[in-house]
Amino acid sequence: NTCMILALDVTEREEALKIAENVREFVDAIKVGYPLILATGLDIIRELARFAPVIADFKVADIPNTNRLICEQVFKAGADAVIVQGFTGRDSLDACIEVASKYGKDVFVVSEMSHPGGAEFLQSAAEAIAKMAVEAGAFGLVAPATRPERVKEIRKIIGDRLTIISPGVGAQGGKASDVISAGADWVIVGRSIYKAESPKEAACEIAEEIQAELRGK
Ligand code: BMP
Repeated sequence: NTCMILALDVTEREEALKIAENVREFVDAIKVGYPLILATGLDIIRELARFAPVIADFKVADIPNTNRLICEQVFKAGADAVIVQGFTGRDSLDACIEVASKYGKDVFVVSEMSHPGGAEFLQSAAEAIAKMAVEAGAFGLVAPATRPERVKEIRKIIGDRLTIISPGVGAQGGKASDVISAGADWVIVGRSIYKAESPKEAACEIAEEIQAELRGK
């Protein structure tokens, strides 16, 4: 367990595959979203799945029926998990979890976002979203590495019932070891790895920082 997920927001197929292959030993999963999938097509999910489990970050946020239709496509395409928004409510989340369960796959729920605007509206709902995610039987939450104190708070609410994956490390100012120590299970890292001169060395450095933090615990 490397406690790290690669956010692969590049828009060229070859580049995506090359980076995934280079850093695979340092990451436990690859998160793909609109930038890569809109640019290269849904097949990229199966291609990347050769290197690591793929988390499809579509931030699904619609009515239950549409969520169901979206999740069907995501899992048919070979994703191991989907990321959905929590603010759309319990029925919308239930629809995603129902489809994921049918495929034996996982749902991560965004409780609060890592950018400054994430504190404007969404943060006030984060605790309630976290509780809902537990009750609905989600696999995990997405919580901000830019605000480790919030991850700590969310961890108190969910105990060990959900996994926390945490974006905002590096480019957005968060520090991997800080958010792991605050209670995140995995950090999600994008630009600090895929824009580095050597993605492999960058991934290795963050992995070492995390392992040092875990040893110190
Ligand atoms: P980067 O390390 O380059 O900042 O990338 C972070 C990744 O996590 C991006 O794919 C972004 O869309 C995603 N993300 C985020 O940064 N904050 C959130 O609250 C939720 C996200 O999914």
